[in-house]
Amino acid sequence: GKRAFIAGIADDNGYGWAIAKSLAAAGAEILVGTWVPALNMFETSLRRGKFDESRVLPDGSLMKITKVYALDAVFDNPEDVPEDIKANKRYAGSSNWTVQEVAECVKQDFGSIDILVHSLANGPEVVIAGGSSVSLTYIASERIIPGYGGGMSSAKAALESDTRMLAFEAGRKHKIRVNAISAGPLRSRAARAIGF
Ligand code: ZID
Repeated sequence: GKRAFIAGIADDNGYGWAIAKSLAAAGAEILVGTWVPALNMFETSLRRGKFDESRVLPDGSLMKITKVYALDAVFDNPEDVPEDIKANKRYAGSSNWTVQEVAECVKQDFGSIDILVHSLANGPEVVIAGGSSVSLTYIASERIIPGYGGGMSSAKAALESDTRMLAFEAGRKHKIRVNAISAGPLRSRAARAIGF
């Protein structure tokens, strides 16, 4: 089976969770990257069975998450992390949560992954070598969508531009597919936060 790392799951409402379920239903092993300050809450809810109802797969079994990694995709490596974040007690309880460290930990734990899903709202492009990569974008990158301001439309434009460049570069050099899907509307936390 394939092994997938989905970056950007902290509850069972977003795209990341739904994508994880589809991949699990197709037989993939699921690894998750969860924003550091949300990690405790997510793991506790998982453990207490709060997500059990939405973990049900088409065959009736429950989606299994092999491992949850703490992740803050804002920071590429430990040198990037400012002191106030290091000292923050929501971060101090976890370790190895920068992009590079998570990639190294996944490599140590599992060797490689086949599928990388970027389902972050607010995070820059995350790149781990091997297989294929999908991120979620939105048409506001090229058309005016009222309310999708504050840097979000430009972030999506940058994401799509990076996707094209990476698809070209990584495709040629490493045979890695890099794609972005323009998502439809979903009432996730991120979407509610901007009034969609
Ligand atoms: P979500 O809140 O469920 O997931 C985002 C996750 O990112 C959360 O778990 C955060 O904790 C995590 N996160 C944020 N910052 C960091 C960080 N620094 N490090 C690690 N984790 C972090 O929201 P979602 O499922 O909506 O978002 C997933 C992706 O889908 C994002 O890239 C969205 O931009 C994209 N997307 C979502 C929608 C939507 O409707 N939910 C649309 C398009 C793209 C959209 O807005 N018509 C109107 C609107 C839309 C589509 C059509």
